[in-house]
Amino acid sequence: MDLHAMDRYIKSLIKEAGHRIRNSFLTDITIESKSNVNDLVTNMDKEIEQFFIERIRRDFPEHRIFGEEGFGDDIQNTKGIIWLLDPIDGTMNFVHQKRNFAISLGIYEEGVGKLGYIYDVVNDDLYHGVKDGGAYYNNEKLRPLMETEISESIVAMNATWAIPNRYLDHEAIIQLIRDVRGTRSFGSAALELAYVACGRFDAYISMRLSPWDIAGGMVIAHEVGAITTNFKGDPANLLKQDTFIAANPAIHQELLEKYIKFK
Ligand code: 2AM
Ligand code: CA
Ligand code: CA
Ligand code: CA
Repeated sequence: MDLHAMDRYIKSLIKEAGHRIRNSFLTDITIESKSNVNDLVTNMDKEIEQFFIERIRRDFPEHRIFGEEGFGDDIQNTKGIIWLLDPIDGTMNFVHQKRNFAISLGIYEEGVGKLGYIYDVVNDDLYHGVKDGGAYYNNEKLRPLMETEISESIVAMNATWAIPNRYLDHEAIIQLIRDVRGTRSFGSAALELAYVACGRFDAYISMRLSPWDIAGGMVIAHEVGAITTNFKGDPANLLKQDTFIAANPAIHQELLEKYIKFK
């Protein structure tokens, strides 16, 4: 795979998709629920996924596509080149706020992340990463993450975790909220991961994410030294849903050992 040619192609594809999404603000969108009433999907989620798939199938017929809305391929293994796509990450924000959502895309070859893109459509901000070639914010190279500690960290997480639940020791999570400098929640896993790569957040943790939520962001985050695993400390699974943490390397281990405890 010629990463430079591919990078140019993908950037123009993403910008075109972003243009379509911004134009949709001028029209009515159709909103439906998926797994529960708060799990939203719109006609734009579907149309943007289909837009990518048509182009990829036309220009790279041998590649496979793993997309959230299910128009791509039935992916059961990581063989060959796979595009992991979330056409709109943060659909609830897209519907309610018309901001704080992103297109998320990762290109993996034999299970290894080669290219990653997170496009903040409304702000026209592109975060991207090239394996062994660096991470970029609007084409400016990002610097490696600086040393930090829990007491000086901003951690992105969902507030619902502080509610007693079946899976996690919520007292430990409350202790984390006490110990960090601040917590934030954006409602877009992709943007939160991009922010970790930029050093604006020191960690992002989530109970349940899918491969397309994190595929692009992991390539970007790794290039600045961030560590990404599930809550057990294993590398993220590219085929199924799992827990997820991306963190500054100085605090990743401590977060897992001290604060994120399975019951
Ligand atoms: P989505 O908007 O593409 O569905 C919201 O907290 C974050 O979690 C978003 O990045 C959202 O992606 C993701 N997410 C993953 N699985 C989800 C689910 N079942 N319901 C709602 N958000 C989900
Ligand atoms: Ca969704
Ligand atoms: Ca998503
Ligand atoms: Ca989505």
